[in-house]
Amino acid sequence: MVKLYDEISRTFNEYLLIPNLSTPLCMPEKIDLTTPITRFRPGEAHVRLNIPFVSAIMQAVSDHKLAISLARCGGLSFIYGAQTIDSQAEMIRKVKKFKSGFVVCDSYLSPEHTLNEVLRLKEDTGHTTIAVTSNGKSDGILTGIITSRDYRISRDPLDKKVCHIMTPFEALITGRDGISLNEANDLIWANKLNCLPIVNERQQLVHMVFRKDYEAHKENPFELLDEKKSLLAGAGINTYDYQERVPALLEAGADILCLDSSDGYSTWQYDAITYIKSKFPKGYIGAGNVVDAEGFRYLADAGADFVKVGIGGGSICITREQKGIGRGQATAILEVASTRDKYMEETGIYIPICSDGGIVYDNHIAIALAMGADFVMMGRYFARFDESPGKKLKRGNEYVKEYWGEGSDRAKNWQRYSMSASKDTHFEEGVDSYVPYAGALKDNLSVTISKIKSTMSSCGAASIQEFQKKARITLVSPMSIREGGAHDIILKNKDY
Ligand code: RVP
Repeated sequence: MVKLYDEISRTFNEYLLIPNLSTPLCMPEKIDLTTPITRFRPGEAHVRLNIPFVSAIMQAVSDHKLAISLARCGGLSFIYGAQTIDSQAEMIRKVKKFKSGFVVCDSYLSPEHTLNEVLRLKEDTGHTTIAVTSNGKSDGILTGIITSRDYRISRDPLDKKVCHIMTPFEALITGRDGISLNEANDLIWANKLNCLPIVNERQQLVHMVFRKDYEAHKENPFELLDEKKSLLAGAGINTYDYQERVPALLEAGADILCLDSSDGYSTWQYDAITYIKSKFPKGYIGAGNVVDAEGFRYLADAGADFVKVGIGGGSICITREQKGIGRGQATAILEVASTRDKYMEETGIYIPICSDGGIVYDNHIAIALAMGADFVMMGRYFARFDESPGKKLKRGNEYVKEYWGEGSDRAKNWQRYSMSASKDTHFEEGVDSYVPYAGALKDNLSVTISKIKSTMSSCGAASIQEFQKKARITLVSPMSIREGGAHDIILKNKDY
């Protein structure tokens, strides 16, 4: 007999929080947003995020650039797995090697190149500082630097050689590899430089430090760092090639892995988790996605460090339409969170849960946390920012960024969706789309964080744990949802 659930499957939009008594103890500036991301017994060490945000395992979202930016703000990216093992490992390495304020140069020419090539490279990268090396590559000997102050397009011929344009190495002030950011900035200020090349003992360029970055790279108190002061990096993996991929990612420095599948309640996930845990007992691995108690217990028993919840709620996802499977995100979180709490009572082990997909407004994040999620995973939210890999385009009067689902033809990430080895059985579960461009990650995140802290203040909570204990949530009728927005007035502008 079919099991028919009595309760309706609901979304975050159908709920509101009822305020509790606010006190000086829960003023926004006192609120602690740290949250666990790996399983633990009370008192046991575990990995924590400094803010409850992770970015989606998607080609349009989580590359090394976004990962660096998000970890600098206290969250974590799971770098997308639908790429070769080498290129994913290289992205992880870039995050782990990132040193605040030390920029890795992406523009190299040799002394024999011409002004024409200088201009072309500048056009391609958008960067005006070019390193000149013996072989025109990053591993060559640094022989000079070119900036736009070294040539005049109106006067210099396009075939003028780089060696006659550049500031030669002998005339450059450089820093030695290993120098601190403060020391580098002192050299910049003392010598009135715009850029300080940092070279190693073989005169190869290791980094550049720019005067203009000084303010942006002062210490960030929320940076998510490991014990060696490198940023934390996550990585998505699949149930097909984990035996080769996982060792390469761990070798590159990945801190937390996550099995990425649209439906994670499968023996393949169980096998992958137990294999990885037995081969790499110190490695951390999240799993999912599930939407109910049974799916959670299955992955928890397999050894998952966290469990990701959500099927079909993603903004670009059409799984529910295509396959008829899924569950309203709020209902899924409520059931899994209460199972997680029961699991903790039974076993003494706390397994964090991640609400993945379907966050539209910032208040949905607060509601997801209040309902028991330890952190949220977002795709659309991060795809809008400068740091995401999608192209920025102008459509009419608006700037947009490209955002495509992992189940779309464009992404070709069939491993996330298919349980069959045959390519002939594939069909799309995601779409290719645009999202409104929103600027820098840091600026947007700070607004979102302010809103969440303000919600928690109103609910009398100074931490996420307290928020979950105290939260009082009510269902809202379609009419009261309408009442919740501006209504029955003539709006002058809408920018909130
Ligand atoms: P959203 O934040 O609503 O854009 O959702 C992002 C989530 O959607 C991802 O973390 C993933 O779980 C899911 N996703 C990604 N691609 C697709 C698809 O093509 N169906 N779905």
